[in-house]
Amino acid sequence: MNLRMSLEVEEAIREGKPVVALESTIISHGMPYPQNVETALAVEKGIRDHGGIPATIGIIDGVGVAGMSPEEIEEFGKRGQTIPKVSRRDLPYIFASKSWGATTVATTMILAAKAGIEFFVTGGIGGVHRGAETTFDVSADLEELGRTNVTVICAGAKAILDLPKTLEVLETKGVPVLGFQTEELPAFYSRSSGLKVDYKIKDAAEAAEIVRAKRNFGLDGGVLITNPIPEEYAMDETEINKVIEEALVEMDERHIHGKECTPFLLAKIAEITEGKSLNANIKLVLNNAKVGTEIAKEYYGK
Ligand code: PSU
Ligand code: MN
Repeated sequence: MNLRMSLEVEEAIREGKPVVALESTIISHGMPYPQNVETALAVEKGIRDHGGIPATIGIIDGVGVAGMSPEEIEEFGKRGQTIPKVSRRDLPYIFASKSWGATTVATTMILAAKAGIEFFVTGGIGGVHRGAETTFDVSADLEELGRTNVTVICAGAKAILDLPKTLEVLETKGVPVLGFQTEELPAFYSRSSGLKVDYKIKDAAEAAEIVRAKRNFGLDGGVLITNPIPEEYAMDETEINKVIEEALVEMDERHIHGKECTPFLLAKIAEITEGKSLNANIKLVLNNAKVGTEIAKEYYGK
């Protein structure tokens, strides 16, 4: 198989240790250098500190890698957007041309599942974009959550997306949307969206039990666990939504579409907020790493 695992990750999977996958699009396309590398390494450390084994996933010279070295992570951060953002449809080309590829939520799920990794921590998932009724821009992440057996821990989806439509598609695809100690779907930079999750879960053990129930019955597809950004780092909802509106207007004016949308919006929002959104983004990923590792530990009984 076109997949290489680090020795540590391979051994941990074999021994049923709590391995936690991480994506590389957030590194190459989601944050600027050097904060992207610092964050990626801090998230790995966070997972280790809580007793898990991190497996950062990406594609190097046409080979899927689960468990990148710090030097490889540094490369993904430094090269940034010159490394293509790879979704399911891009995989065959990237493999065949022996290219590097930054894996999105969708492709990280694909490679994690092939490696035998159940849990995957990130910041936010892609979803149904605003105006999707005319553009048809619906992230492949939703399709993947519908079919691939990986549990994704995130801080919800940000209001650059159409959140009600995103929840509708997740329902259609049969993806349980769980709220970690919350009834409300978190909106990434802020804790609330005014929308309800399917089920509020009280702790990591309950989350692990739900994942186990899905796997034991052989129900294919993902589980989405949404974990709100800690109160002290959350941004004001009205303020951030105004910034998002501004960024969306500029995206339209510049005719940006398709896979460029999410990276453009993330960078624009960070620019307008003078780095405040970037800081919130870093904090919420670190928090997700902690919760994701706790859930993985419960799942594997470690
Ligand atoms: N949301 C974030 N940060 C990110 C992404 C999403 O807050 O970096 C990335 C993820 O890799 C996700 C991808 O899978 O953007 C979604 O892109 P698209 O909307 O083009 O499917
Ligand atoms: Mn898209």
